Amino acid sequence: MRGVDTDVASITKSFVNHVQTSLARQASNLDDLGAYQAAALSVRDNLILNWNETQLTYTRKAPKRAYYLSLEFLMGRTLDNALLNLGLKDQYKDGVQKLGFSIEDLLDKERDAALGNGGLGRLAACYLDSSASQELPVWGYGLRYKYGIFQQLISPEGNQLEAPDPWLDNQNPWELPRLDVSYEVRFYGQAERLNDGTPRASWTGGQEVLAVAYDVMIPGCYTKTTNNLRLWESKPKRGFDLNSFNAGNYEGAVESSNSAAAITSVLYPNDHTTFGKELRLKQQYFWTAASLADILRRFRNLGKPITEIPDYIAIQLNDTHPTLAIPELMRILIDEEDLDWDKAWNIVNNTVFYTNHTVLPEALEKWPVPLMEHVLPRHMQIIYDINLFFLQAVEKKFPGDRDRLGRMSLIEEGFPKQVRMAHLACIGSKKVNGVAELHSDLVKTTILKDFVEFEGISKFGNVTNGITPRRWLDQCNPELSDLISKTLKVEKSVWLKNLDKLEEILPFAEDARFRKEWAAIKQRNKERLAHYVQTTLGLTINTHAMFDVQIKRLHEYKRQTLNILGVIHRYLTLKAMSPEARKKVNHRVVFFAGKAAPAYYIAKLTIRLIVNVARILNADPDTKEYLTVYFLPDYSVSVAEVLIPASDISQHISTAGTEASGTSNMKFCLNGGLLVGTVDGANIEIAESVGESNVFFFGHLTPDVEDLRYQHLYHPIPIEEKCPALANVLNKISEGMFGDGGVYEPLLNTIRQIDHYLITDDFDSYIAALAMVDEAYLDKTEWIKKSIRTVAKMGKFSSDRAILEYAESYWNLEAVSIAK
Ligand code: 26Q
Repeated sequence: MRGVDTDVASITKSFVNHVQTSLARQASNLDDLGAYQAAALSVRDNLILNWNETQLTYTRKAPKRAYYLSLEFLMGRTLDNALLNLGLKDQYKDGVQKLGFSIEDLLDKERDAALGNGGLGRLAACYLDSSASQELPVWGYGLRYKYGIFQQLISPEGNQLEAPDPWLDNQNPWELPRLDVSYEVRFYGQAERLNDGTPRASWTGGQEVLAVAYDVMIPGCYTKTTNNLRLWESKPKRGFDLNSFNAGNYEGAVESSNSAAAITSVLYPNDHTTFGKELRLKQQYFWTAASLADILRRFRNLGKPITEIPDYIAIQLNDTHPTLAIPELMRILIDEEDLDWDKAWNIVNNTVFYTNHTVLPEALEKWPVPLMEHVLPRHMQIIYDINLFFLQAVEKKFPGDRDRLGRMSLIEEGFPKQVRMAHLACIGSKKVNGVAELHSDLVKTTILKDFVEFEGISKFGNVTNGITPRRWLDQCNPELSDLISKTLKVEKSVWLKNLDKLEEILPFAEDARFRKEWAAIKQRNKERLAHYVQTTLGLTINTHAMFDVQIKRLHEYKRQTLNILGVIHRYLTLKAMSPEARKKVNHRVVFFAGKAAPAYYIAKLTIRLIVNVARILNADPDTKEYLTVYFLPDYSVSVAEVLIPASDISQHISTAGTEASGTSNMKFCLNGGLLVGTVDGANIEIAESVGESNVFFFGHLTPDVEDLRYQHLYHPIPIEEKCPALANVLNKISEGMFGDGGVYEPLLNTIRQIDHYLITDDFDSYIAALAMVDEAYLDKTEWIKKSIRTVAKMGKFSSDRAILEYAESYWNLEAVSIAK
């Protein structure tokens, strides 16, 4: 196959061609948006050829493939990433410049693809990048939401408002509609067992919806391998037959929320909470059913016996959201392929893998049995059968242990009964893993403890998360990436795919010239962020201050409150100082960004407090030189790409044992920012890698958390006694220092009363850790050395390492190289 010519002359020609033919516009009268589209279409031509060749090779070689099922893919922008991965950035820069455009302006016209809430969705995107870069035959499967995560607006009072994200309004050049690839997916109806001596049943009636495929090309870094992300869109089935409705379901089926198109209309904006919404359940089934049908169609084309499915297919469940893949595969094998139960269960058990991303009880997915029976009657039968066989086996191993049976059952007793999806995912999978060492240990010793005792420890593992260094270093911090390449005298195509090579910059920490360049790059990244804030918010930032950043979803367990209360404490301390004494204090700029789930009242109140603290502090002539606060609205992947390279320190301060891993902690450290954190999630492994002297740890440890919570409930100590500094801060808020104090009472009361997330226990050590940061920052030379040493030791946190662990230790997958 002939490739696309990639010299500058050919690029400008292709660009102009796309302007005239694909866009039907004049090159002489083109705005930046049109130019972005033309550039994107021209780059896409390269991707399509590589994609075709990759898929052809997979078909011809028939390797084992892995499928990553995720309800979220937080991709961000594509053009810059595609240019860098293809090695065409310089040529396109020249090409568009010759036509009178700046590449930076064009890149800025692209809208983020924001089909995710946060960490879990961005992890899926990093894993796709790494799979392609490591030439692994991996496809992603997800949903093509018409509206991604909501746009966040902040009202003048500081309230979060949500607006829809119509990201598809300007045509999306990165997707290929596959109107010929579609499947029918059934909901509701009746399931009747055949009772013919087989476990088979027939499932008929109800609503049938069409799933249509849209393909997104995923280019690897400096390789031809271009994998696929297949996103499903729901459509009504044509020739819709009202008679097929079960009379009892008629009303339910014609409600607007149940209409076919509604299924993929919007991403649910909640993370870490589950509530049994029927439409969410329909999303989950629609997506798993379409994906499995597609995966099995591809398998059937191989002409292999059905029992060989595990030799050709590995299915990775990104959290419990796709757990219905387990009963759905059983349904297909039993009802359609006529397999007996044990054979079918054996296939499922050797094909499916489950990654857990949380141990917070409120985040563990459960679905009411009556809802499941209504929407998916056949699957509910299968789940009951799985449960029956499973509990019989448990009873055999632990005779008479009824408590254990109750704890392990797939069905939680109550009104209504609920299906425990993590239990189903666990027993249906070949392996189960957590996402950082501490978290994987907690999975094994808390939520799945009984399952470890029953199935043996070897089923349970850990794959510490990773991040792609292409986006999170080369793309977002090109100057640092260039400096590293120049210093190591190693091509980016080598070290960006073998991140352990970073260690070779370690000796340069002692090189004053190198340090100077390093510091100058950090400074320019701070100016770039200041410029972003100036143009978007009209605010001027002091770029000579220390930049302190906390950016993540708003959640009580992530403790943005601890941070803002710490800021107020610093402010009160500054106010109490003489002007002379103040002059010795580090200037600090504190940045916050992040979205709150629309119904999460306390999280929204935290945003309101941050915005109002910022309003008061940034206007106070006594202190504004020393301490300012910014809440940047509408946090996104693209905003992260500007914030992360600019940080001196970042905060990852969850209550110990609550943050499964965290991945932004890795992004900051890879960009030479230091970390203030609790002994939680991947913070621990980062500290192990970069050395404890390069991170600022504080707070109680995981084993203490339960005891402290018990103490809060049964032996509470008045806050004035336990933590006077904090009590003073809370009082100032109540007294109205940041506007109507009464507004914040519900938030303050979470701390004064139950304090489930241990703010009162960790406040003093948090303040002490920040004092250590101030102290360390005074010695600029040593600070830069810490920054360099940190980056040098971050190799482990490449998502290439993580995805290769999945490929080798879980999926048994081999790389496939695509002929040049
Ligand atoms: C479930 C049911 C119904 C509605 C929504 C949900 C739902 C949606 C998203 C539940 C959870 C999520 C997202 C979870 C998440 O992002 N977890 C994070 O995953 C990261 C990648 O492993 C970790 O680094 C973070 O520690 C973890 O919080």
